[in-house]
Amino acid sequence: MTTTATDTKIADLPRLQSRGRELELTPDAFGWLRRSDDVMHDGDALRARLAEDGYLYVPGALNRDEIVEARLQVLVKAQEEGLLDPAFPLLDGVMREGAGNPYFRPSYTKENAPLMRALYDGPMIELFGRLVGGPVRHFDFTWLRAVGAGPGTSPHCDIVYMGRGTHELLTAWTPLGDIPVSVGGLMLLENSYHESPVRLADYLRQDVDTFCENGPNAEAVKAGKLGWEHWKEPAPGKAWDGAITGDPVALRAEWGGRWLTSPEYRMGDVLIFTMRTVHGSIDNATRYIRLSTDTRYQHADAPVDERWVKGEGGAEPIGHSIAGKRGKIC
Ligand SMILES: O=C(O)CCC(=O)C(=O)O
Repeated sequence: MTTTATDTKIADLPRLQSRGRELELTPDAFGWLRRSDDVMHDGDALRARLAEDGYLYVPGALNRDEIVEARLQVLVKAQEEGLLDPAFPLLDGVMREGAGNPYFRPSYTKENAPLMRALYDGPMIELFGRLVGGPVRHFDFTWLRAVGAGPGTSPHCDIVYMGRGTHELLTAWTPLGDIPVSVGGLMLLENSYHESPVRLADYLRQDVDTFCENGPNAEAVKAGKLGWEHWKEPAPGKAWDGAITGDPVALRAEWGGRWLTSPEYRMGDVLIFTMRTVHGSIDNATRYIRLSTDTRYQHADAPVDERWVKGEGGAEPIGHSIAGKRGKIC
């Protein structure tokens, strides 16, 4: 049975953590996303809601059967990698003891036709068409999270990873499983869409693949030995993961607002948000693998970040590889 925000009381939730910090489960610190399925067929209303909230949570927007198919194919890949416990049905996605936290597996999206249809065709593209008010272009790279027991994602804004094209770009976070809060799922910081341009003005101008050509890490970045240099403190060997902070609890206490999530994300749901909406995820406290994708969409006429679309002759996107690095004089 579908769990809804109205029948799930925050006081009844189990203890939840994000990045190992215990989330405050009080009405002023934690709550449920506002649903926008009521306006999903109305472009003006979708844009108005996005401008108000910085996100659109649209339960049931996608074809659930297609997502179930896509999940199955992803789980086959996880099984082949030895991540799953064969004592349980494959579709349950129960991880083998000691399998750790794979966290990121974009390769699992390859040759998965139902996943490609769900993400880049049909109801998803129609929804984005209404939202952007015209033809839609999507990135060719598909991020896939396979989060095992342990930490989710630190608070960040997506612009630092994909800001070389239009900033009117949107993320769709799509659960590939029914994900109760204990399995972890995405959480957004309420009102961060409005607050971040003021509180994070410098951060929002960063690009993780840019490094100081005249700094201590130039050679390491160019040789692929250091992924991303810390934007604020480019000390020798100091890496950065694009996060605003590793402490979601302290961030919320400083900013106010609530961490917003769903009592249970369901296959067929989608959560859309902007490049400046602060988000992270809840840690997975179970043995169930938490599968989801994050994908990106924009108006087809707007400039695109060259790292995330196919190159000449259909070459795979360069992404965060050395080819995507840019030096600057600091
Ligand atoms: O699924 C997650 O844990 C993180 C996803 C994310 O950061 C995104 O969708 O931009």
